[in-house]
Amino acid sequence: MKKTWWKESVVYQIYPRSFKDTTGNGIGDIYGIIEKLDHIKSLGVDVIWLCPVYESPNDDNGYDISDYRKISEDFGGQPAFDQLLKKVHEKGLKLVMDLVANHTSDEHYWFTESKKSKDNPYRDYYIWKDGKNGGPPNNWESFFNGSTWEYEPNTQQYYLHYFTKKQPDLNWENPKVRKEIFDVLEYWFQQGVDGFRMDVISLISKNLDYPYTGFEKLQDTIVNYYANGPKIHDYLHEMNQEVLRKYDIMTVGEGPGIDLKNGPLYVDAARQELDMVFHFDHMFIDCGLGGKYDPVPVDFQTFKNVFGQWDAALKNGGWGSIFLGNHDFSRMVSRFGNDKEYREASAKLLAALLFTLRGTVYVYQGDEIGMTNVAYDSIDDYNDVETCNAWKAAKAAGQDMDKFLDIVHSQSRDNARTPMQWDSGLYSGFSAVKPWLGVHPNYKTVNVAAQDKDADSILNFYRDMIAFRKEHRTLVYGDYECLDEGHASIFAYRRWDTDHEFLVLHNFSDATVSFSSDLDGEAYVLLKSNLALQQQHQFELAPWQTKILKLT
Ligand code: ISL
Repeated sequence: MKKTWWKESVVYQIYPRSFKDTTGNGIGDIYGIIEKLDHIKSLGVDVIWLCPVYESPNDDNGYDISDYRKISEDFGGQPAFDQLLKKVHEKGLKLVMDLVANHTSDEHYWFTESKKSKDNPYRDYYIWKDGKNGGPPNNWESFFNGSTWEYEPNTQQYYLHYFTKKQPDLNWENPKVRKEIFDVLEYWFQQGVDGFRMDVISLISKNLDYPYTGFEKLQDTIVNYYANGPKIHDYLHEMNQEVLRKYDIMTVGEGPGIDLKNGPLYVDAARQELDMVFHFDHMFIDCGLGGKYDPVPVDFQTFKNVFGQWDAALKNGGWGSIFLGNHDFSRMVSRFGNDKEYREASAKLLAALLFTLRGTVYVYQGDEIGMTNVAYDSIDDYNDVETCNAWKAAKAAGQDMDKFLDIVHSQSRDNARTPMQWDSGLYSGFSAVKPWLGVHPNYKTVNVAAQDKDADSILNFYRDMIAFRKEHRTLVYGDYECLDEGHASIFAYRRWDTDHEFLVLHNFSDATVSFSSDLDGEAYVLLKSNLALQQQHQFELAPWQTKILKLT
């Protein structure tokens, strides 16, 4: 397996609106990121991935871009970005940006032109269709509720939008569109950017028949009709040949519908498309029949299997992305750990899981201090368009709205978007004024300043674990095998290469559990949080404890 810097990297994801406000408008900005670079560097990470910072009307907080070449003035504009890129590089870090190229904002110049007339030169930049039987061209539903089609009275046609109506989908069939996007990539690479995370890249090639869907679950329609369209791999290969291969950069494609079968096609190095993908097999694990806002408990066996299946799928020619949270999902400690009495222990366990699996590890801001889900009193306190639309739909369907508020508490994307908790001061040190989204009330105890001073904190555990992974490349590249797959609360696996072998045990439960392994070799326990030398391969794990043992 070829070794490269991005395989060995730990990536730190920043949601700029929620990171640090320096201008006193309640919204995080790029100068705030610059101010906090020492924090990021202190973790030992290698790469920063910035969620979109371009000009945007913010219907979906930056995932609706109105100018791909302009840094939003809210975030400090181009001068702030120039400074950030320079400082990031001075610190030996790299900077990855977000490419949102499945759709633009409806306020992008291409779209304002496109909707003017059927013969406008930009008309074919988007997907326009005549209606059927007095309604939209088909019965497709958008990710954020309602039809994927919006009627535009001026030219009396509908345009396609998989997300909100302010996010019209680009027409990748049009070579001019592809050229525009490749030029955007070129523009940022020329400035020295080190890579891109590509938003919903699995959706760019459309199913040109636009068939009616008979599926009840939106997720099934997405997988069967929206994702992995017929030309997806042609487009990505073209992008690679036209732009990506010329630079020493990293790419990670995000996308619904990426599964064990098609995932390797995106990332097999021989195919020259992308370096990595984010799949959602573990992230949609708690979605019930009605989707994310119809949650079911996480099935632990399925959770464990996802990691093994993906490791096996990518080990011959691809590379994985290891993550447990991002700006679109609830906090990882609230979903997969116990954010009440075992918040600290379970946040550490999840970190230990991240840093002992094969793949490039992604850490989402705030997870390094164990930030948890929030529970605002009222829907009016929520900002996220997905949450607000799901609320409206539930109300229209006559659901019990008290119960639905509980669901919002556990599922809303705003759980991951509450302001970063820097210290115990006003507004958690995020801003001098009331932030755009409410600060989590636990900020007085859960914050960077407090954990920085505490050697046993989650924050210092992240630093230790990242250093540990750096010292032991076996954890990056080594083989993976799950042990005792059916165990009800232990996630146990081996990692090994020709030099070393590790045994990793995680207790995903509130009880003390013993585990026996017949692995040979003298095992010794690593990491401060663990207890004594183990005897006879009989291990006892405290609630939410991890033990990492170096066998050879
Ligand atoms: O957020 C989700 C589940 O709650 C996903 O279905 C998500 O919408 C999907 O993975 C695409 O996400 C990306 O594109 C969206 C944007 O809203 C997300 O923030 C982004 O990560 C549209 O650009």
